[in-house]
Amino acid sequence: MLERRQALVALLAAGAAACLASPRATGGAAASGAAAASAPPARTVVIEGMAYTPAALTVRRGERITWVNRDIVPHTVTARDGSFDSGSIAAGASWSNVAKRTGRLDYACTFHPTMTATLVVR
Ligand SMILES: [Cu+2]
Repeated sequence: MLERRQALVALLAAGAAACLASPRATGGAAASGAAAASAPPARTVVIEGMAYTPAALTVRRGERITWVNRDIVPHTVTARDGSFDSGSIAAGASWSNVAKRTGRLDYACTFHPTMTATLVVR
């Protein structure tokens, strides 16, 4: 009985940790949204062929942007000014972030510094 309870507690803790570790509250939707790849959400940057597409994206403050990694290697989405950093986005995974401040934000991949792009928040 005690064993079972401990297993449950461990399971709950793991779930909570996963939620905390993942800023992509819509991650589940994005992951299962692979089927919706034909019609990606408007605010999506695709990472493919070692590049961000589109390389320049303009959004409004408060909008959520999702980066989808379609490459077979991990990438990051890291703002030059440090205002956001996805950490490693595994192949096939995605990461999203809400644009909090207006202005121009240049970002790059920390693994591949030649991968650069710009986000403009209005
Ligand atoms: Cu990269």
